[in-house]
Amino acid sequence: MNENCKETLQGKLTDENYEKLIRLDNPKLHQFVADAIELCNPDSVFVCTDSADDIAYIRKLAVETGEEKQLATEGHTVHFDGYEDAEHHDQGRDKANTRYLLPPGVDLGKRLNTVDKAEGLAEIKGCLRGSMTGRQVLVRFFCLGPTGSEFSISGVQITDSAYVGHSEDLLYRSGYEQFKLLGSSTEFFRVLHSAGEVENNVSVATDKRRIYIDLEDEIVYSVNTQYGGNTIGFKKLSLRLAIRRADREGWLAEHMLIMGVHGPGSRVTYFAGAFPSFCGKTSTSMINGETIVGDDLAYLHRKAGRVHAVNVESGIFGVIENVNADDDPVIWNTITNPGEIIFSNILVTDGVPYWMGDGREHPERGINYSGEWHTGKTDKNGKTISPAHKNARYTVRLSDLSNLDEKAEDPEGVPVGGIIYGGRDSDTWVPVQQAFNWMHGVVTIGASLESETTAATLGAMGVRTFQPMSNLDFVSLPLGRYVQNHMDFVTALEHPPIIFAVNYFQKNSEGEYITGMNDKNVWVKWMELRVHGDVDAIRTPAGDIPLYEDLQKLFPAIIGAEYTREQYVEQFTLRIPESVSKIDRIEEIYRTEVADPPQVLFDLLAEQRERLEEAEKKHGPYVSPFDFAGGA
Ligand code: SPV
Ligand code: MN
Repeated sequence: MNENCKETLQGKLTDENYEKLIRLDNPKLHQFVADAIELCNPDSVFVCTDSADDIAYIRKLAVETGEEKQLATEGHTVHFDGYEDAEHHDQGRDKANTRYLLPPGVDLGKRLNTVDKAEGLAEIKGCLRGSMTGRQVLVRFFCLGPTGSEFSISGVQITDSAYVGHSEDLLYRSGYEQFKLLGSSTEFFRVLHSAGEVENNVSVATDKRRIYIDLEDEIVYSVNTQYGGNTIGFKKLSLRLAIRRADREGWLAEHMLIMGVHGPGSRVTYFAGAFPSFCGKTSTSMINGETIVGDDLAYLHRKAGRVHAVNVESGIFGVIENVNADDDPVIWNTITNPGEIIFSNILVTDGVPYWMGDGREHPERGINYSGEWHTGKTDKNGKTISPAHKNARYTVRLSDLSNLDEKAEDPEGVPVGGIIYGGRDSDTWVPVQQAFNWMHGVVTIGASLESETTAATLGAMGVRTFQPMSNLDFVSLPLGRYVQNHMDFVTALEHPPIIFAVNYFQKNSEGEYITGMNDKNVWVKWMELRVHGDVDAIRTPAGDIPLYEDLQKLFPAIIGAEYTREQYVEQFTLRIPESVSKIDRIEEIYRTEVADPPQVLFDLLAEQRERLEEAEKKHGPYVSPFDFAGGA
């Protein structure tokens, strides 16, 4: 270590913390901490090892600083992000201010948000300068993926928020010991976060909220924000770094759940599933009777002729709206019983957390993201303030759930039998369909995914947006290349996963949802059977769909509900005009906004359009599944 670095560290670290840091014999790490101290000027530095005492210290600190408040049930705390009716709205990912630092001569294409590297670094360092004055800063080490796995990546986060440090403890595997194994390797992710100026423990300089990502140096900077999606470095911030690594090394880093679907006998088939935020990803991973490996981030590698996946995380930062005893019994049970849980942006009355769609009667008063709240309270624009925020969340360890899959920590990952893509699509896709083959799935399902915007990000809701692989917000490569990587991924694999599309948000012409909350329990069972070729399907121009006879059996067996021919026809009618318009939109985006899109993408979309137009000539614009007789 050079003398300057040593002096800086010794100036702010107690002997004990200094010892903990230098036990990791890694000059790049030492320099990162020293640079952060020089820039942000914290009063002191706490280095967190994997020891129970260190981890407990951060958990306690989050309450002492006031960033979290204790609730009535043991282990439960609440955290609030910036209030909506104040200027400091900080209740979602800030896409507009999340940018890649672009070195000279690099072009990431129009769909990615970038800023010139020198300019961006100067700006964000300006925001971070002195931002930790008077505070203690935390240094935490994590292992992204199971420990001892060749899939996993090490990361270090520096943050002045104990809430962020505590959340990460629930969400990631502790990685101090793993870091020791790195020796002096430079291969790890670095994240530097400061909440910036705070009042009542919320970030107030949100006009200067910036999240800048340096892809070359694998560093993320985040400032003037507390919302988890902007600050918890190993969630989406590192996903962007991982996508670059995956590109270099020939694997995939995805916005995907991983789950075990339990088939006939004791068969378990693993699925990875990509859904944009707020579109049913967590609730799919938590389907009653199945087992969860992860709900948000997956690293996918090729291994022995198959695709294998690991969960990057070991906890859930989940949307709490509509979590209730009937629809989500497992999660309900965990978050309403004693245990280490952080609630965010919910309503608290007498120490009890409430949220929208929890199935309980709500009190008229309490504390929520707007401060003291009462029924009918309005914001400065006269808009009624809901009891809890739409993007209110819970943070919990997976090991505290009763449905954790037994392979969740397997260093080899789980073999993936199927990949599911789903978006919030009111008018085009059927509830479930299977791609003809990998390329057809990558192009017409994954790369063509669209979804209506939600409360997970700041800005208007309900706007249909292009969301390839549900990963657009995090793609850090030119999009054409990212899609090409998917195409190439399974070449030469003996057992490539089967690609499926689902749609939980289909509506009729009156704007009413036409599938039930629990129908997804049936769709996953159908997909499981299809992976093994146990049921037939009907071939339509867009994909292979279930036979009525199979669903008629599965619905009562899985969710105890009857499934009528009328429901089947309504849900599985192929909507040709909508399907063709979708192809038009997708082609236009790839043609005009994506550099070097793979030609095969246009070819496969054109073939699909042709098939749809043929079918329209024969059967008209809306085609009952029964008209596609013959089976697939
Ligand atoms: C999402 O919005 O996709 C989430 C939460 O999973 S976060 O990434 O933390 O914003
Ligand atoms: Mn997510």
